[in-house]
Amino acid sequence: MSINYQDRIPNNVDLGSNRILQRALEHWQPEFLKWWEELGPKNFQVADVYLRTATSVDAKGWATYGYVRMPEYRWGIFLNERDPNRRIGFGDNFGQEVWQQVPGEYRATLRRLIVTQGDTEPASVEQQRMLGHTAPSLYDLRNLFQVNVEEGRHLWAMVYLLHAYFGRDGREEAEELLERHSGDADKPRILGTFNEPIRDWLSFFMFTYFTDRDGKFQLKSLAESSFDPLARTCQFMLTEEAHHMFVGDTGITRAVKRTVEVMKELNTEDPQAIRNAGAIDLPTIQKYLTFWFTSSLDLFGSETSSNAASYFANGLKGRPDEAQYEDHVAIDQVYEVQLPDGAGGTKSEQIPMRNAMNEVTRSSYVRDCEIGVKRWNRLIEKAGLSFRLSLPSTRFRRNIGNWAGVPTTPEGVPITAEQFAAGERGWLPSESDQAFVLSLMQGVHQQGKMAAWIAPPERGINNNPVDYEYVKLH
Ligand code: BYC
Repeated sequence: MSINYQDRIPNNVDLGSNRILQRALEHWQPEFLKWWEELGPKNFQVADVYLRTATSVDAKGWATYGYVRMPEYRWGIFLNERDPNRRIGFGDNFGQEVWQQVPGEYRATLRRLIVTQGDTEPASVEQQRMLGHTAPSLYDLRNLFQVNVEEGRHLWAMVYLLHAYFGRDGREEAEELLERHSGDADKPRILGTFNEPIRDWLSFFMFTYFTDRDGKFQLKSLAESSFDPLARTCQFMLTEEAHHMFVGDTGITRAVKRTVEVMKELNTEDPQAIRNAGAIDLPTIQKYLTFWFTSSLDLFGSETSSNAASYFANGLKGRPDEAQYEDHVAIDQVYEVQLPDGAGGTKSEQIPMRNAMNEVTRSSYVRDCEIGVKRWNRLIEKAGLSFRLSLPSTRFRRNIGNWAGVPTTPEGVPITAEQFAAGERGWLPSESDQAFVLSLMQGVHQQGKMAAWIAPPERGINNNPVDYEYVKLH
C-alpha cells in the first residue's frame, strides 16, 4: 500500500483511475491551500519544519521525517488496506458483509457523521493558529506544526469520503467545511469545544490531552463502521492521532514537573510564590484541566441518545474496541445512568444499552484520561507535596446532555446557581488566572532554549537531541 506521490494529490486509493473524482478534488485543493494560508499557523509559512510525512500506511513508511515548509506539505488520502474478509461487527446487521458503498437509507446520517468529524479537524488548526509566536521551544513549535498539518490531512480524509461517496451533496459539504470557522459568530464550528479559543500553551496541552483523546474514541467508534472506506480511513488516522495525545500528555507532565521543581526549590506550596518564580501553580493547572476535560465530555453527546441507538443498530458507529464486548447486538441489555431528578438531586435510571452508547464511550474515555492524572500525581507525590490533581465529575459544567445547565460542585453534587457562581472562581480559570498564564507565554525560538515555566522533554523527535533545530526560521 505505498502512496503515490506523483499525482497532485498523494493517495493510496488509485485516484488516477477515477478522473472525475480526481478533478473534483483538484478543484477543492486550492481552496484548502487558501484556507491554510489564511487560517493556518500565522507567520511561519516559510519556516523549514522537521515534519513526518507518510510514504505508506504500514509500520515502515507511515513516519518519514524531513524538513518541509508547511504550505508544501503533501496532504493526501491514505486509507488502511482493505480486508476482504471484514464483516459487520455490531448492530442489527451483525455478521453481514461490510459496505463498499453507502446504502441509500443511511446516506444522510453517514454524511452528517463524516461532516461532524471533518469539521473538527480544520477547527483545531484555526484554534491554534496564533500559538507559534509563544512556543516554549523549537521542539514544541515543531510539535504544534506536526499536529496542525496532520489535522489538515484528517480534513482531507473526510473530504475524500464526501467527494467519493456522496455526490453533489458531499461536494457542497466539503466546501462548507472551509466556510465555517472556529468562534465565528455567524458560521461557527459544529461542536462546542472547537469554538473555544486556545490562547496559551497550557490550554494547547490540555486540548491535545483531553480533546484529541475524544478524537481517539470517536475515531475508534467510526473505525468499527460497516461503511468500510470510513472504517479504513479512521484506522489510519488513529496512527497519527497517537502523537497528538503524546504532545498533550508530555506537555502537561513537563509543566507539572517544572512547577514541582520550583515548589521544592522555594520549599513552599504558596501559589503566589510559585507564580512569582515564573511557574504555573498547581491549582491553576487543575482549573485548566477541569475546563478542557469538562468541555471535552460534551463531545460525546447526551447520556441517553436515540441518535446513538440508531447509529449502533444500523452499524454506522460502534463502540470503541467493539471486539472487547461479548454481545455485539446489545438489544436486550440495559445500562444504568445517573440523571438529575429535576428537584436538585440525582436519580438512577436503567435505559436500553443502545441508547446509552454515548455514555459507554464517555466512560471508557474517562478511564483513559485517568491514566495521565495518576502519572502527574506520582510526580507530585514523589516530591513529597500534598496537592493532587483530579478529574471532576462528569456532571460538572456540562452544556450538552442530561446534566446540561445543572449546577453541581466539581464532585458532582447538585447545588444552586448562586452556590455555583460563588464557587466558580475556585474551580475554573478566572480572568486573572488566564492573564497570568498568558503573561508567561513568551516565544522561545532560539535553538536549545526552553521557557522557564516548563521542563525540557526527556527526549527529542525521531532520536534527535532535544536541542535539535526542529524549526529553521528565516
Ligand atoms: N456541541 O443525541 P445527541 C476530533 C448535538 S474530535 C454541539 O446527544 P449524538 C478532534 C448533536 O450533533 C471527534 N452540539 O448526540 C479532536 C445533535 O445534533 P443534531 C469528532 C452537540 O448525535 C481534536 C444533538 O446535539 N468526531 O476528531 O448521539 C482535534 C443531540 O445529540 C455536541 C465526532 O464527533 C457538542 N459537544 O452524538 C482535531 C464523530 N454534542 O444531529 C480533531 C462524529 C452533541 O440533532 N459525531 N451535539 O443536529 C458524532 O458521532 C456525534 O455527532 C456526536 C454527538 C458524538 C458528536
